[in-house]
Amino acid sequence: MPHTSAIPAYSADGVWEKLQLAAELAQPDVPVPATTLVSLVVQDGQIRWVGPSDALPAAFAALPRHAGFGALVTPGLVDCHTHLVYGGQRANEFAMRLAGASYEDVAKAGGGIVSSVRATRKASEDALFQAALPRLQALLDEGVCAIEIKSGYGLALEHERKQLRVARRLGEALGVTVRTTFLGAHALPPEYTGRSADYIKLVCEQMLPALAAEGLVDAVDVFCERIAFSLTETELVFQAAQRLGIPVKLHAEQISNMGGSALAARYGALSCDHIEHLDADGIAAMKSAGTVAVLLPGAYYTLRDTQLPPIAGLHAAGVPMAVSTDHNPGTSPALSLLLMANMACTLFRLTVPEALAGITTHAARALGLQDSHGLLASGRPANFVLWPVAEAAELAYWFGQKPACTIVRQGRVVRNDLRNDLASKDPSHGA
Ligand code: DI6
Ligand code: FE
Repeated sequence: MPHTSAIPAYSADGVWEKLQLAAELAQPDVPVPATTLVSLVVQDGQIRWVGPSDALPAAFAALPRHAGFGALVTPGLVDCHTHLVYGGQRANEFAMRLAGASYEDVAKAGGGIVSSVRATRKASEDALFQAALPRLQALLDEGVCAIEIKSGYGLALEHERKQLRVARRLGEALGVTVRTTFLGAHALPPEYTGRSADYIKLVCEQMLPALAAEGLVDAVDVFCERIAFSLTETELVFQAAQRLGIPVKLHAEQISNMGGSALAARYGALSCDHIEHLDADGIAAMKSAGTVAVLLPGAYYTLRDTQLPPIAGLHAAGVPMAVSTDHNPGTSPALSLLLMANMACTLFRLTVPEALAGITTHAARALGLQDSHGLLASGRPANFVLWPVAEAAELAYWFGQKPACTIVRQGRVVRNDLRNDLASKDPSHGA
């Protein structure tokens, strides 16, 4: 069962004191010398001030106090690529792959995305909501404060609508920022076999405009791959998005180098995701367009991929790198963003600061949320996490453990487990 805090949510307004700052993830109002403890002021659900505790402006001195016990404070985490809403699960394919089948073999045998499409179409909106709820709760319990949720398991107007409506409802029910992405061009639905052009026409001319008009689409994505949609088909979908003024992103170069990233960059894409096979031209195009590279170590691991994404090239070019769960029932049934940070370090050789920026600052940029999420700074909604660790590297170092953290989401304390963990270690703060 996912963790649910026994403590009901309450306002986070006041001065959060005695905190260590994850310096690379913050823009304090007053410079913070190394090893200096900081305070963070929340008023009306907004961060109002961040800086050294001994420089707290007098105007805030009378506000209620929240003990930080010397914990590390980071921005709320951002999971920028998930397929969280779907019917059923696909443990059978896990077994098939263990017996030697490849991702492409599974897809060709009628499994893969299309099997989730069958289960998603059969499920009611309420059933999809109930199934996704504990998955989302598991991510939130680890400090996620903003998440992207894609459609793409409906592949017909009414079923894509159902998925996107569930995504919106989840955000409202749990008080978390949800960005919805329309991924109608995820796979060819069985009723369109051999009629790919007709399906893309349906996506561009009917599904996307209808869902956008209902306010259900924050971004548009395509699975550009030889087992999915071509470069030409991808561009048609991007043009449809552009006509509606909706930003695009792309599942690109996961299994082969199709040149999708350079195409996406030409359309000013927010992000290109997976990108194991990305080449130098793609990197240069992403750099000049300001497109974020989203790394998905969970899918890499599940598929036992051996083609590493071009980390050194991305790093050298200065392309921001995000890290996400890619939560989906086929290739990444992952429900821990911290585990993905660990895997991005161990498998992809990201540094710890890169991995932590990847699940906060750069992930926010991949969703167009760089002005409100992923950085601790005044003027932003209060989304932050207090971690019981001595140094930031511990967030990527431990794995398989859900830390006992305190979470402030949308200005509310939604979990407060730090107290028990750290109070005993901090004699100045009693219990
Ligand atoms: N790439 C992925 O990693 C997921 N979708 C995609 O386009 C996999 C989706 C699935 O197998 O259900
Ligand atoms: Fe994906």
